[in-house]
Amino acid sequence: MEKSRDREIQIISHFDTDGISSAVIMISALKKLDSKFSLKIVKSLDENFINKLSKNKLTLFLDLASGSIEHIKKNNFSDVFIIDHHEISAEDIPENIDIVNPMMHDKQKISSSGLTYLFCREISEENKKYAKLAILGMIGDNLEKEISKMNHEILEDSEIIKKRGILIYPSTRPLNRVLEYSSNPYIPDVTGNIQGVLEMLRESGLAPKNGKYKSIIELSDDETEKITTSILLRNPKIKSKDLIGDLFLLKMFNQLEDARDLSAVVNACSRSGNSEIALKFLMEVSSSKKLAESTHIKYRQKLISGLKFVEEAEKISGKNFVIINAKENIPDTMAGTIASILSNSPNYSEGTVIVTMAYYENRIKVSARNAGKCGRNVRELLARIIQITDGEVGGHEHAAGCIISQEKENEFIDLLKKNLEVEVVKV
Ligand SMILES: [Mn+2]
Repeated sequence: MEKSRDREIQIISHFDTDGISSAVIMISALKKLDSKFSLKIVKSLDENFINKLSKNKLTLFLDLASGSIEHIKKNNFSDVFIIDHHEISAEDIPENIDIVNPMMHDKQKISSSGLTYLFCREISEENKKYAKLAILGMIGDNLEKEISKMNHEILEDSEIIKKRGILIYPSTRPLNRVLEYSSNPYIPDVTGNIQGVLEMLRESGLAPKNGKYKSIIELSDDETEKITTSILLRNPKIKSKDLIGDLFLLKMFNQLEDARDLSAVVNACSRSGNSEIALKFLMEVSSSKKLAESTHIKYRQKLISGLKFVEEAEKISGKNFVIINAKENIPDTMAGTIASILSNSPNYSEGTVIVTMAYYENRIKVSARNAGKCGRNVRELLARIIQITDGEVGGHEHAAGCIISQEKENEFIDLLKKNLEVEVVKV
């Protein structure tokens, strides 16, 4: 902070819930110090973007940049500060770069917003009121299953309510709507199917009161159990330990909200290219609330219709694999999400490789997943093919993606099929 006195700070943050929560905590703290700053929210950090940044300002990266140290090194930045929790790519870190990252010492699982919060709490006790955003970032990054020591401390600073319940969000809204839009978990004959929703609720013994169904947080233990059973019957692949867990409730715009839902709103805004709405939403700027929520609804509807399209689409399938070439029928930003949802659907047995393809500009976004998180290494599989077709690959063993040019569409599918048809013998 000494370094920041009277200097303009340029902040670059990631566009997901954790990144945007980090940004809101930081800029709120800086505003109180009367610091001059600018903020850019990005989907990813590429070399070109780093090269174009101003070099004289104090540069602060949030929730990214640990993997881009080499690119940062090449530019002569006067001062760089990184608050992040991703793997660090460089061995030696030059003097002009300061890094706050648990990967450098105890590898504690904490979100970037948690780190940003702890940093800002050091500046002023007043910043304690942003603890809820640090927890929101933690949930956005799926770190709530095992709450680390640091996160536990942050949770205590916050006024968040923790409650056991069914992990379908928003847990604060009437169940009929919530079930209709449930994509995670995906419930066959219920997701996207109002009749199916009502049937399931009836079967679970739930009736509307004054025309309104209860929300998940209002259910009795008995009702929770009945609904859980109905869901598991429809999708036996869901594990009950993944269906019941801790719900985190926090106040936003003076209303109690489900953290997972807030995170979904932020991600929907960002993925549809509106991260500035997401930012204002988490800053609780009242004009942004409606806009953020309608963006989320549109995104969810698109996702549900994308899922329906994919369910009915013609598929290329073989033993242990299915390829769905959705072409221009699903947005490229949803190809990965849809593949993930399918990988949890009861229609595919464990170890099935699911590949979705969606057009964008003159390219194709390819996403590959393993049903049940077991089976072949899909990253390796895609990497092998794009050696021939050209393209870029990313991801890991059970969830990977690549981008290829549309000219290579048929060649890619042929190669993919050939590779998938070869049995993998495990030694
Ligand atoms: Mn993060």
